Amino acid sequence: MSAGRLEVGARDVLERNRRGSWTCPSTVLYPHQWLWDSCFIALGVARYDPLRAADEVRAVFRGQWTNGMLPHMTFDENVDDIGSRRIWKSKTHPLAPRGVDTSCITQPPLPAVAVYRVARALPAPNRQPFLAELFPKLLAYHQWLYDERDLHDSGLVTLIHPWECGLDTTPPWMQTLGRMPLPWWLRIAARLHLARVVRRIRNDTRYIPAAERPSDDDGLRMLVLATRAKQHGFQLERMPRLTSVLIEDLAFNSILVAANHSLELIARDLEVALPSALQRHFERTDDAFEQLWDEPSGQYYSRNAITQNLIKVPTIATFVPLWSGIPSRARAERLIELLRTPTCFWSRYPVPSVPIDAPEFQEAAYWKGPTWVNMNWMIEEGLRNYDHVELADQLRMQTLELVERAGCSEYFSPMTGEGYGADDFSWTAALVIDLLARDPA
Ligand code: 2M8
Repeated sequence: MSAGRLEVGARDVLERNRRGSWTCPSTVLYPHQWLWDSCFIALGVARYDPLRAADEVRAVFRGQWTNGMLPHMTFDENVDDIGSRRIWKSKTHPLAPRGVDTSCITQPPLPAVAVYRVARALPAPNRQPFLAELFPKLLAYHQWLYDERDLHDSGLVTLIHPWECGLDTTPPWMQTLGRMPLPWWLRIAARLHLARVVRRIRNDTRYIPAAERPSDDDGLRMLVLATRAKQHGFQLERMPRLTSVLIEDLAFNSILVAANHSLELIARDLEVALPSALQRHFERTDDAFEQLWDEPSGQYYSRNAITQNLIKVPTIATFVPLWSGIPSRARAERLIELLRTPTCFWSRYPVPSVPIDAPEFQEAAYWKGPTWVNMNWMIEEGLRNYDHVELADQLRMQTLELVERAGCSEYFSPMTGEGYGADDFSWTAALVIDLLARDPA
């Protein structure tokens, strides 16, 4: 297939998934708006329709809470999907917006990156007004992340649910969740009563083979965790340490570093100063990565915010710091060495979300093994940050080849390239457009 046909196909997916000003990830499986999906989508759309891309990012802020929180989902009122909306009941929360239903947790903080990059693609007269419009909202979001989620000023934001990390079923989260104490009565109640609820909420397995989706057990525990968080108003400071799963997530915090940097660039373009307290938080975040580095294995890991132990289960998240320019050159070289190891991360269709030689690896299981285009996109840029241009080009070509062969699937087998999950998935389409537009060195 030619690059032209690939691009036409990808644009067509984005057109079909378009819902007015925003784009859903998949009409069948994900008919609402998701936070980081819309940011990735905007980055691709900006390549051919910057004004539409600006609207996509704007729409993310429809759901912003009065305390600055950006929810991971904003529901489409025209979609009858009562199940998942019922978990949140956002309108019963005093800080939630009145006009739309949202979830009550966040997702990887990509908006500042999307705003900055989309602004650069806009016609000159639209640029400053767009930045000026969204800057206070971004500021409020970053402020919320630090005020509400970095209670001890460690510099690292704590997540209260795996849905916040975006790599939902990634082994570090699922292992920690698996150890979450469930009282015996809840265990039985969960099995007896919630199973029905889980089945209603997860209409996913009606469309996608169960082996490609979160297991019932993972799904049930994630639901129980959301219910618990709800009892505590989704507020970290109120969550009991014993029955919660609290993680300083590596990918999320790495993305935060890049987003903080974008916010600085936006402030510079607007010729305004960032609040000095916020600036100090940014510096602490940069420094905190030292604590997520494990010298013997040469990798970064997430940290359990309760025990303060690193969760030393290798995943693709270890490479996200490359995207944000966090590691020193020496550490980056160690990471890239690991990345290019064929028995581990450099499979036939890299990059698997879990190394193929790890006991946790499952070829088709969602975030437990498959290759995802959004992760490849970040790693590709990360390799360029550290001047590994050839490897970046190779990853770019192999990612495009994957999508040429299997279509705009949600995720792919890292061994055979077979497409899994939802078909016609928006961020796959959008990021393919961005990769095609990138000038290979
Ligand atoms: C997946 O997450 C949702 C819950 O938020 C789900 O499993 O139903 C993840 O892949 C997440 O990263 C993504 O944003 C979302 C929509 O594509 O789907």
